[in-house]
Amino acid sequence: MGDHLDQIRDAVISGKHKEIEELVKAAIEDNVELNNLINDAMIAAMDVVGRKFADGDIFVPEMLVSAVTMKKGLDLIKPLLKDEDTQSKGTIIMCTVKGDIHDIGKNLVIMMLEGAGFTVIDLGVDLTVETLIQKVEEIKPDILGLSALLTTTMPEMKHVMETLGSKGLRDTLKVMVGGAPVDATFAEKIGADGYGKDAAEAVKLVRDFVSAK
Ligand code: B12
Repeated sequence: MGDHLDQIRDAVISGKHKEIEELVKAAIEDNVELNNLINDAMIAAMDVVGRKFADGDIFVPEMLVSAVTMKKGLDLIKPLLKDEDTQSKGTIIMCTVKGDIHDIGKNLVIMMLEGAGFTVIDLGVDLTVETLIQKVEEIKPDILGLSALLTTTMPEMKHVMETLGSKGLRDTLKVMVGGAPVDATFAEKIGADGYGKDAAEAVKLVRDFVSAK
């Protein structure tokens, strides 16, 4: 088991995008827990990649190849997370805020939410508040999830919250925020309804929001 996880973690760290699919398939065949695959191999790898980047040992191109490698691995796991129950439990809009193009974490949250039976509309990355408001008015989701990975894009979350409020869109809409630089204190400060540290917490938050309705 440990071997699979070590190999996958190393493959993501060193950006072995041609080998990752074989490694993930082999781990799945050997019944390695999907949670372990995601958390202990892939996310753990991204933490190492982030540290190497911060230390100046690698640069954006290497970080990007690691991201591509992780995405290829996640694509194989995605179909295995699907809930058999086809009745949607609620609608969620997810996006990464303006100025930020990180989407691996957002996509992982989406995978887990869909797996738990929710309908998720992914509005992508670098999303302007104007487009977001337009979509919220059109789709009327139960929940909005905002992701930010840069300290410089955290203020955009505040901007989104203020704009939703000024448009009178906060009465029925629950908002959750997440991403590495965000925490519960920040979420509270900007008036969001919740913060999730990871995809599992996002699912728990959403379940709580829906059951409180
Ligand atoms: C991969 C990566 C990239 C890739 C992104 C590819 C992609 N498609 O996403 C590329 C190469 C494009 C990139 C670019 C940049 N990056 Co970058 N990147 C990373 C890296 C290594 C990993 C991020 C990641 O995918 N983590 C794995 C996922 C699964 O974790 P996650 O995103 O945190 O998501 C989890 C939780 O946070 C939570 N979550 C996330 N979103 C949400 C939303 C909700 C609602 C909820 C409830 C939960 C939730 O659940 C997720 C699953 O568990 C991080 C380092 C790190 N460890 O975070 C740096 C990092 C975020 N990048 C950084 C920087 C500086 C940049 C650049 C500015 C570099 C540059 N000079 O150009 C650009 C910015 C471009 C832009 N405008 O956005 C810095 C940010 C520093 C800071 N404090 O702001 C970091 C921290 C690296 C570092 N240590 O310096 N990056």
